[in-house]
Amino acid sequence: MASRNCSNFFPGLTCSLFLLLGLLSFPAEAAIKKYQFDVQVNNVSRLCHAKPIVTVNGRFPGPTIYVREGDRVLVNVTNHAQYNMSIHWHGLKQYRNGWADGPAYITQCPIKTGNSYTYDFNVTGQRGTLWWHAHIFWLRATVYGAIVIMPKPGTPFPFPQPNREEVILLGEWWHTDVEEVEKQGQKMGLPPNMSDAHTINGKPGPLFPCSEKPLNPTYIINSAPFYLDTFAMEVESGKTYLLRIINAALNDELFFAIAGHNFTVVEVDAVYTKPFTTEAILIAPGQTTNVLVQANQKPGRYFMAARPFNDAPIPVDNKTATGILQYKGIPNSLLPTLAQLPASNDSEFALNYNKKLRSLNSPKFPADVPQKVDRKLFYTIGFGKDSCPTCVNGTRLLATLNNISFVMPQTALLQAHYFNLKGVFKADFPDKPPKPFNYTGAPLTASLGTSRATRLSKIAFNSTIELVLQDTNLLTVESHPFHLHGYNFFVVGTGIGNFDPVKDPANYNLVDPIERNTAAVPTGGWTAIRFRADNPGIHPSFFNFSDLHTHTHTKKKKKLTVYFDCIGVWFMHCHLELHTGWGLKTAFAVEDGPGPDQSVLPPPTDLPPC
Ligand SMILES: [Cu+2]
Repeated sequence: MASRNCSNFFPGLTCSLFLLLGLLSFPAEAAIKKYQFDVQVNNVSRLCHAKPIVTVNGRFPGPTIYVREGDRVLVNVTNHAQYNMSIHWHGLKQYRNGWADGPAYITQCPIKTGNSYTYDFNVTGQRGTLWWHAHIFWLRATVYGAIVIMPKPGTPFPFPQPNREEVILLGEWWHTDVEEVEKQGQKMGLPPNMSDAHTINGKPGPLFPCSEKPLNPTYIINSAPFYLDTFAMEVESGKTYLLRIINAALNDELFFAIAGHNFTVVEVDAVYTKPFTTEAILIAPGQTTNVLVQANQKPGRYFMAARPFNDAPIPVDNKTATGILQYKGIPNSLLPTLAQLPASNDSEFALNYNKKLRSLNSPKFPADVPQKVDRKLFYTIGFGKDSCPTCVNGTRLLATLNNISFVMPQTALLQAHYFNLKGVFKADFPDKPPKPFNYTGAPLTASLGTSRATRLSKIAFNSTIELVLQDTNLLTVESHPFHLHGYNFFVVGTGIGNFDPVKDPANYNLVDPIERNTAAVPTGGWTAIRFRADNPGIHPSFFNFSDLHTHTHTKKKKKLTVYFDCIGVWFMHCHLELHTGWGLKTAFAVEDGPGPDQSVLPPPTDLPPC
């Protein structure tokens, strides 16, 4: 599709202009980075249990995508597995380009077995660590990898240049087939089995039992430098390392630390932060954190460790994944020093840590926080129940926003809109809960009147939105990491208890709040975010617009472009896979703007059919 490629290369210019003039050249620094992702099933063994898992190119975790800010990226995904597949490029803004975002049944239908789809996107105005993962069922348990965006050539980091860098992907491992685990949960109407291990770069580390492998870390394979099931990283005294840490776990917020070594946090979710030092980080599923570590301790072996944070009154998963930071020249026989992590339920640490996160807000990297708000949204997060005669208790657990549990459509919402298919969704998601109540008082278990529907909120282009996400005690309080597609947002405020619309906004940080794509709502508390809805979802094609389009349009003769009154779809959901599956999600339908570069690109020709 010529118009699409053209617009990708010349943001802001129409193809018609390009074709008429034919004089323009490619920007000097922009490169095209091509990747081939073969989704396939491979046998992988962890903790003495081998099982077939879905991988990309046979690798677990999957390959890292390396790009520079300004690059165009083409990832051709070919699906050889028996599951339908879609891949999300988590945190990439996909300006005007929802077709490349990836959530199944939201922006695209999945890639069926034997088929391919090329995700084609530009990396604009972002640099740092993001990641990619499957966005259908629970397949992201094994289908995930890092995205490293280097700054433009000649642009240094706004922090000391590290000697080397390393990707650290934190994850979860089940002994059994993860899709079966999920199905089992659906059948019971209850949470399915917790994972059997946490992992660091796909490896659980020596604290997990395994009959075939030594439990004692001193007893290490002579020739191989490290355990088969343990991630290790070699460092040299006096050098500085940049760790790109990603939480790819399905259901657990995690603490992460390295024994004896402090971290300097310098970036989260591909946004630079004011640097601060901490003994441990807290990272929710979906989030990334870049830290500097100095190899400034007595040369030795030090454990790195990841363990869940959970301060809700529900069962706690206490399994600790470990890896090893090993100084060069130190023998493997030396017992590593154990890492100290905050207690599993250390709410205080969580609150203090999140308070320290501030945008860098320098002249070069300003925090463009919306000071005025056009529309205020207030969404309550809760649990509910639906009758299920075949389930264990005769009920199935649901999760809700404003007491609505989201029902996944059979057709992708973006396609439904583009082709004007009726009855797929309603753009009438309420701005506030049906009835105010004491959200965080005693647990509420009476009839909740939970409804199930596919309802979206319609948002005016370029309007500024404030969304307060309020946790409730509907069945139980719990922490929820919320992820918004297509945008970064600013976390302007957070607190425990009920949000007070009169008092709390007075304490907002509107100067240097953290900017990110995923933010945790604290257990029994609230989080306020702000963003500008400047990323449209659906757009007119420039020439070959579909006959199926029935929207009214106006012609701008000069530029030969055609505009429709269309809207686009950006998913917002809890990044705990358990809660997402129960319906803790909705989407924003963002209208097109009036300018030629304020509407979505036409759909690619290879977009998977439903
Ligand atoms: Cu959640």
